[in-house]
Amino acid sequence: MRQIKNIFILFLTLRALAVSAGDAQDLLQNASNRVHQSLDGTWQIIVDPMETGYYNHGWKPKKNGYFMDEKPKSVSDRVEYDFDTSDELYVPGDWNMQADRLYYYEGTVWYRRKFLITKESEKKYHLYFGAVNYRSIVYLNGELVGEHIGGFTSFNFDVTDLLQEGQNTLIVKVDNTRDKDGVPTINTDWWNYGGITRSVLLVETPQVFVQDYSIQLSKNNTVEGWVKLNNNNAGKVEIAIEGIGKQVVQVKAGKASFEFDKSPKHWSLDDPYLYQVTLSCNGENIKDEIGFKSIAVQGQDIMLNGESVFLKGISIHEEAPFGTGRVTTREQCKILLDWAKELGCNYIRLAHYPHSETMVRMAEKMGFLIWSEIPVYWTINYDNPSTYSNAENQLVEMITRDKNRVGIGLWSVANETPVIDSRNEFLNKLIKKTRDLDPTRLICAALNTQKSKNGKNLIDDPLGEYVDVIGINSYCGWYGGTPESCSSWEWATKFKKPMIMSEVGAGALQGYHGEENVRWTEEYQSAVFHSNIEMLKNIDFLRGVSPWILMDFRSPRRSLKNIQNDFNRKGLISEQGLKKESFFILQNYYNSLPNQMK
Ligand code: GCB
Repeated sequence: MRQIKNIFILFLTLRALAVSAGDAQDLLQNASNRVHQSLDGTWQIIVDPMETGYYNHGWKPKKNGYFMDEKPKSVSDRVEYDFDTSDELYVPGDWNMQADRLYYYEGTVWYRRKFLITKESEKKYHLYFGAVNYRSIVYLNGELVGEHIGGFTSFNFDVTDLLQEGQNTLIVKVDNTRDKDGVPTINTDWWNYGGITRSVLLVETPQVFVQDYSIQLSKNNTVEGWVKLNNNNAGKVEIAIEGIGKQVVQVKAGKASFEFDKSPKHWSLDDPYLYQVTLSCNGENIKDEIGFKSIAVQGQDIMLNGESVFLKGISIHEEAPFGTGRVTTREQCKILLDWAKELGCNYIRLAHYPHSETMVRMAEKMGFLIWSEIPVYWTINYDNPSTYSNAENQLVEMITRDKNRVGIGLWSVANETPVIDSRNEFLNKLIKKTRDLDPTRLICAALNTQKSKNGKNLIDDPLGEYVDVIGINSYCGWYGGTPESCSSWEWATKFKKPMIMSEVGAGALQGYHGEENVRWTEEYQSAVFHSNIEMLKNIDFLRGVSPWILMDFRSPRRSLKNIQNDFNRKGLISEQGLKKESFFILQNYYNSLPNQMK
């Protein structure tokens, strides 16, 4: 009997272990401002198009896959891989731009990084990944740590128990194979850059630590928030906001709310003020910079701090200036944002997926209102419940990471999706989830569907009912209509809501000149911009514009030799940083407009 009981206990323990190695755990808020060791740098890699490191010849997962980092035990031993003599890739970074043979590669690459640590018994250790595209499986010292799906959001694992004193071996299986049921799906107009594309950190915290927090403006114009400790722990957290005050919050069952009755100075487009905030708990001091604003919709107006604003924007992909590939450095973020400033923008649309935390933080500091989006793009599989869970998970991860970023004004749930019942249901569910998670910001989606007849457009997509702000992507002069015709296009809407022209644009090869009617010339692109700007001036419910796009970006859909060469050419700036004429046309338009509507 006793034996049976022991076996049962063993079974339960094994089950618990199996459950704990799995999905990523609750996100560690503000990871990069905690004590950490950076695991960025050179990693050893093995390219594995046949999944040999994971499956055996019968397609069964191997027990001794590449994650074991095995070495032959004798000269006669057979081990058919060796990280020590393999190639290297830099992390953070995509693999496509780092090795010619990986330019179009889609599949698995194994990454290995060894690191040293002096373990402190009273500490917890977390492996934090800024982003890995798209599917990752993480192993530490030969043990499975967990898995993550989604190429643009952060995730972390508690690795305290698996971490060894001294040397550790971290192996990550990264797979960027496109998937019909994935988010995004197999079809996108951007490069499927694979790899560990954002920083990897080994973060240390106390045993009881601040897992997450939210600090923002309350409806009464005070500062309110909540703080959450790991695993429903109880403890004390001191919250200090320079210029506002300090208080100690007693956390009982994991989470506690607080409020400071002082009214903060507002963050605004002209004065993007951020407060210095410190959260202290059990010896950990987490520094943050947090601003306070209100954003709401009133009829067809977007009200920022109670004033109706016009959002002068630009769409931006996370594509690195000059080198192309994924943006990986602060300097690259700065170049993109400086260009947007020079253009006269007060708003940026970070398309089509969550960009790095560095980008978001820098943008809000520079006074940009931000549209942040999940890659629910075109025709993902709206009928598949697991596609929905994946999209919702990416939404939750985006909002969890960025809810304290005052610059974010709009959460976008989708881009150019077909008007069909399954999509309406899917997106409505996502919108509800967004509202539950964050009732303080506006919800939008970029729609491409309007009833269009003889230059008269009617916005009647049923999704218009559920979003706060309607985004419209319209390509008059490029995918339809001549450039001259656009200025007489008219727009009407069924919804009494603000509209942002979330995309408008045309392709041009920088430096290619000719008559206005010659495709790909800067003159053609300029003509499209001129006439579309005239069109925009006549839309009385228009409250923002974010033309497509700041810089040319790589897309495998764009193969026209000598013109595109794998680039979408709708940038106002070439990938080499050279401005096209259209940059200055948009700049003139923006310079003629104040931030406020009236
Ligand atoms: C769109 C998409 C964007 C494309 C763009 C284009 O509507 O939202 O991702 O890159 O059109 O250039 O066709």
